[in-house]
Amino acid sequence: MTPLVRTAPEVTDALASGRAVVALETAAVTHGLPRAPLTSLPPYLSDPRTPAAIRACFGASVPVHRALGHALAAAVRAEGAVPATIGVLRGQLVVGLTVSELDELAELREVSKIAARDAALVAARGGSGGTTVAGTLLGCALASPSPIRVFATGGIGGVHRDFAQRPDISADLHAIRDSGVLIVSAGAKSILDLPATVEMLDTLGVPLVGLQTPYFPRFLCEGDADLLVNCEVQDERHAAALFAAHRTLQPHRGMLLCVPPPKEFALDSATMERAIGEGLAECRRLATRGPEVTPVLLAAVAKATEGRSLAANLAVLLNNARVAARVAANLAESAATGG
Ligand code: PSU
Ligand code: MN
Repeated sequence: MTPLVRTAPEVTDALASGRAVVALETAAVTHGLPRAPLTSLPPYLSDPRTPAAIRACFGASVPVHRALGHALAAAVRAEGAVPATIGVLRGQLVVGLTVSELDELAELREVSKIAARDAALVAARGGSGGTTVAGTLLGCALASPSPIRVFATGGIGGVHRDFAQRPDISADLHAIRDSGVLIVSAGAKSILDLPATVEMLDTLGVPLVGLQTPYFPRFLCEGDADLLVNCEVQDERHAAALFAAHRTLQPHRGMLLCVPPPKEFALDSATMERAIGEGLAECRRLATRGPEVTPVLLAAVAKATEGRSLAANLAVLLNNARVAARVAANLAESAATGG
């Protein structure tokens, strides 16, 4: 029988020898992005400061969701860390999907969106799916020979708008609290009720650390004084040191490193709010519920901003992967020198 969990040899080697490893999710690939090539190159990808390895993944014939999956791994490698792309493929939770496995997952017609709860249900029937933050954290915990400690995503899930009527709160929040992992994200997705999400993170006791910002970022938009992080650090080395301290004092709890969207690519909040309004109307029209809500909203927002939110989303995902790789490298270095 095939085992339910498998770690790729490259990831196993890196973990065994204490090298930097960054976990990457696949729900953004399978459910968060269009399955068609980009019609024009967004600013982040035409920017010469973006590593060539990342730019090379996008082409006129590659669907953007597949390109992004490969580009995230390339972004981690460009900073000297080993990527561990996590997803469920043919009944197996895989920690470290290869290029062809990731393509296979991305091209499946029947593909689940997998939070921790769904992992066994999908795997047991031999199914496949992209893992959300909550699902990916499961892969981090089960990695062999030791757990993965750093994980990059775009924006975490949280408390949805209208939660008073229907308490739709992403499983990401509790999963992060109970993870022992540093999650690198541009705060939480702005399609959510962000004040309620920050309140919930506060209740759960998840430390919010801002990278060069005192504000909790609003995913594709910059943050503002209305929502603050608990602590600001100036670089990845300090972020790593803070996480190491957190791991010593609360070994089983997670921490959120909040990275604002790269300034040049961020959307202004008025544009974003207008687009979200259209997205929410679309959800009402389609009577969207549960795990469908986030993908439907993201697609509607991309349509309403004529692709600008998609361009910003790619920039955020790729930037976070690079930051996470630098933090992981710092952690590996200080572990090696006993610091
Ligand atoms: N970040 C992105 N795009 C995405 C997601 C994150 O830029 O699609 C995914 C993550 O996998 C996250 C999920 O865990 O959206 C949240 O979904 P829900 O609200 O149903 O828990
Ligand atoms: Mn939900």
